[in-house]
Amino acid sequence: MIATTAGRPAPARAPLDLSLYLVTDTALCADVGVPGTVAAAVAAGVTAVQLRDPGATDAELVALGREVRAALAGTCVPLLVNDRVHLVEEIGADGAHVGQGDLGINEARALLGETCLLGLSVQQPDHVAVALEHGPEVVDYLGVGPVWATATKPDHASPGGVERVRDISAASPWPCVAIGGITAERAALLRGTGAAGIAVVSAICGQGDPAAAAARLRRAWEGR
Ligand code: TZP
Ligand code: MG
Repeated sequence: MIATTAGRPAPARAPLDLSLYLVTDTALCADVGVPGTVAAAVAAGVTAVQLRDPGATDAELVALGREVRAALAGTCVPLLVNDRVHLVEEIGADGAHVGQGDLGINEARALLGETCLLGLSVQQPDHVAVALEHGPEVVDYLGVGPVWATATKPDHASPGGVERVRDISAASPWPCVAIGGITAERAALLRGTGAAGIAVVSAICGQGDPAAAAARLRRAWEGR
């Protein structure tokens, strides 16, 4: 165990690879299905998966989440549940991801316990400072965005661009993953910002060949 600055032992949570982070969209994945999309994308280099379906009922999300969990069996790729922290255990997921308007990070951590992963969406450097008031051990990573405008999340905050990713990554003690409007063509613009990776929805979900799409994003992020 590592001692934190507060003198408390840091919880032993699984190391997190955020380099290519897939956020699922059930409607966009209609043709291939969410589990099929996840399986193909993970085989091609996706390193973390977030189950996101704001329109699903809890029962629907649990059923879908269990299918995705099964699709990830035998991989080391973590499954995170968007917003609905209370469903993490039922799904058998590895943690949750919350936004600024969702359950607070202290409440989320209390529900999750010490060993589950917790991500937080931030839009501005102030959000990092506020999260830090709760201590560095409450969350594990930050989602930063939207970088660019995107039709995938119609109610998104105003886009902060590449410079916002750079500013937030510099202010954050946690690894940051950039999200919003990211394509293989744009991925190179985010290298060198300090972000640990890129998160995408539509650059994989709804693509005819999700494996090829994920492989293209991987190469772009790695500059190959
Ligand atoms: N949070 C901020 S932007 C966004 C989410 C979930 C959607 C990103 O979707 P896409 O298709 O990768 O632009
Ligand atoms: Mg949310």
